[in-house]
Amino acid sequence: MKQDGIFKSVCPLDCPDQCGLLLQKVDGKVVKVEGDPEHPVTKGNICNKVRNMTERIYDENRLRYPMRRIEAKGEGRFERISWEEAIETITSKWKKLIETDGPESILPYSFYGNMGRLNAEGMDRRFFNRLGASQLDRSICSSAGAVGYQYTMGGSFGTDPEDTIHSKLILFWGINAASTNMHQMVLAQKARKENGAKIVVIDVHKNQTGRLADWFIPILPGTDSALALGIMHILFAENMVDVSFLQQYTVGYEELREHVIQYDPMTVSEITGVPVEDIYKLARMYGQTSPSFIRIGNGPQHHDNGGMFVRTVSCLPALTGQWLIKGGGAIKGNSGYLTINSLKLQLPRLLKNKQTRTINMNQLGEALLTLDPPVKSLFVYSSNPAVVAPEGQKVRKGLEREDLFVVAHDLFLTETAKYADIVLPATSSFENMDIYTSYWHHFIQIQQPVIEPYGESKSNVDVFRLLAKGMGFEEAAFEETESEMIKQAVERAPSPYLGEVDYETLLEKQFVKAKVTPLFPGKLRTPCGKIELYSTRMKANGHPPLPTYIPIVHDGDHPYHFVPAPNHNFLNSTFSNIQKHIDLEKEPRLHMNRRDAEASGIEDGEQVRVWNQRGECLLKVSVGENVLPGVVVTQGLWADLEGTKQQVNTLTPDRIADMGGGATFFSGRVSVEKYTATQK
Ligand SMILES: Nc1nc2c(c(=O)[nH]1)N[C@H]1C(S)=C(S)[C@@H](COP(=O)(O)OP(=O)(O)OC[C@H]3O[C@@H](n4cnc5c(=O)[nH]c(N)nc54)[C@H](O)[C@@H]3O)O[C@H]1N2
Ligand SMILES: Nc1nc2c(c(=O)[nH]1)N[C@H]1C(S)=C(S)[C@@H](COP(=O)(O)OP(=O)(O)OC[C@H]3O[C@@H](n4cnc5c(=O)[nH]c(N)nc54)[C@H](O)[C@@H]3O)O[C@H]1N2
Ligand code: SF4
Ligand SMILES: [Mo]
Repeated sequence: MKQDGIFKSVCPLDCPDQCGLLLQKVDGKVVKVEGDPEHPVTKGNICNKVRNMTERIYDENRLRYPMRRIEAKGEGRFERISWEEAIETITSKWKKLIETDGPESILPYSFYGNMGRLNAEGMDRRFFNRLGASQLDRSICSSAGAVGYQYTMGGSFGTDPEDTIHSKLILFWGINAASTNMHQMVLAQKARKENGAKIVVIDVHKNQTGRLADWFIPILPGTDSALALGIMHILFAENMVDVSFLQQYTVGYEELREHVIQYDPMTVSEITGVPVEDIYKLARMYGQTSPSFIRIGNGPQHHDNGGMFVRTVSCLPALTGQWLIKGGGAIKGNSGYLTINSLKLQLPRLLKNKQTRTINMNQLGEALLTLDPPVKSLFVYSSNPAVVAPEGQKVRKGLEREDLFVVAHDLFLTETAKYADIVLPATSSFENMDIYTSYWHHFIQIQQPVIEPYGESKSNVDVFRLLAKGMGFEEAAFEETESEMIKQAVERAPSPYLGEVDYETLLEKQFVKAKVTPLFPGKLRTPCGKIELYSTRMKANGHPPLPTYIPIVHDGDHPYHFVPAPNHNFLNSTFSNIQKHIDLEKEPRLHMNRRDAEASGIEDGEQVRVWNQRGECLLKVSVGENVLPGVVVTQGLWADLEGTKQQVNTLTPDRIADMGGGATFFSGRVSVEKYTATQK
């Protein structure tokens, strides 16, 4: 490994952009992180979070060695131990548990703190499959929408974002792209400048993205399907549909035309809070502009009816035949184009008991507190459930259980790791070899180690290799090197678009674009091979077969709908413990409409208590017109900072969405009252 120089790298964070990076290394340390100008999509621009990445990877609180807990769970007092002792403690505990309670008493809990395929879902999957541990349904992020989109379009296949510079109308629907998909915003601004494109944003909060829009449309939370159906109503009524496209490439358009008669603009306006004239204006704009592109965000699918929303909105481009036009169409996610060989990478065949139970990660608290037979050991890696999972108080109560043996593998002593019996230090992605597949653009990228492991930290791949050895697993799969694993993953990949990608090419080129062909003319992976406006499969699965507005669940009689979304300077809870990023973000605010504030005697900048049947938070209020009356919005998953009480997930429901086992973070209700320090 060279001591100094500039090295190509990839952003490992769970962000659609998956930027190409350049790391400047001096005396063995990364001193600067910049965008790689040669990356064809991200072109040298990166976000502020990652420009300040060195603050995180060299933060004084980064874990350097394994530790054992010495005081009560949650207090965060630990002592140093060796890796040998750590692995021995874990594996001997697990061997005993397997004998007394069976392997399903052990539960892995992970998400995408690092998107690298090998580290996020490679060696770990092999290990837990072989162990026979309970399976985790990783449904916290976008699974409801992914299933909804699949019903309509057959899989995660959408527009090539690079083509969206040709779009003339760009609809950001429930996505805070300026913060969460900045290069889509760059492309949209380019289309606006060079092409006269209009940018329309539909959101419950006029945030960074709404402020950049040509037209911002505020909507009531969880009502977007109704708006999409209202648009369909007008498209059909005013003959703005592309009948030849509908006949050739879709099923069910005649049923849909009849079905949407009920969603007249007046009814839709009452549901959504969008004025009747705006519904007409939006539908006509959509019906008359080509190419038009919809970037479907994660926000509206974090509701009880989130799957149905995505299923519904993804019918729109078909109605106007946009899939045949360069720059037209939609993106919910594009991971389908880059599907690697997970059978080879994850070896599901190692799981002998095909009846092994699956636990939904959105109900971790409930699972830890009530499951029978109980979870007796939890291994958390690449995730911070004490902050990011809903029903946060239940999660922490579950983690506190004295008879629960918890291991946490992370770069930091996170809120979750404070409950662990054993803490293991993780490398940053810059210390590992891995491959990265974007869920937005069409590039696959490689990361080679740029710096030495920090202290005694180890990658996920290394930790699961060690655990396999400690458990006495003899399969050769646990001895494979990273390069062997990459070969397994990309060679004979199920995606036909990855045909020419191999390990050597990745090493040579750093990023390789999948050879994606247009979706149409062509056959989709839906049961009938076409866009399913009517879905027999949905009917069989107990859903209405046609796009339908289903109101969200009644969440209690609190006056405000509560939307706790991500913020600009953190990535979920990552960076929320780094002073630089905290300084950039300042503090979380609760956005409230002026009318509501006046009615409750609350003034801008005052502290309020936000509460419901699940928990409470103390936040400073921002009064204005950024949200509709009856809605409050806050941003960011904040760390447990001293003297604060701002864990928004103590307030969020752990109900499961209509599809994909998805989360319902944004379907909760709260009360808000002025807070004075003397209050209990
Ligand atoms: N800076 C930053 N970037 C990130 C992340 C981060 O935490 N910070 N997280 C990453 C991850 S894991 C993900 S999944 C993506 C998520 O990024 P996005 O796809 O942008 O999703 P969210 O930010 O969850 O929500 C998007 C918007 O939906 C709005 N919203 C909520 N409910 C509704 C509704 O009912 N209707 C409508 N129309 N809008 C609604 C919210 O106000 C928010 O502005 O971002 C990734 N990128
Ligand atoms: N209220 C509310 N809650 C939400 C959301 C919301 O919008 N609102 N968004 C939800 C969404 S979309 C998502 S995706 C989830 C995300 O939830 P998480 O996946 O838990 O995301 P992070 O909070 O970023 O935590 C990732 C952790 O992984 C660690 N890590 C990073 N790299 C590695 C590695 O290589 N190895 C190991 N072992 N650890 C590593 C990081 O240090 C960090 O502590 O949160 C969800 N929670
Ligand atoms: S977080 Fe997203 S925008 Fe920022 S560098 Fe990483 S991939 Fe790029
Ligand atoms: Mo996510």
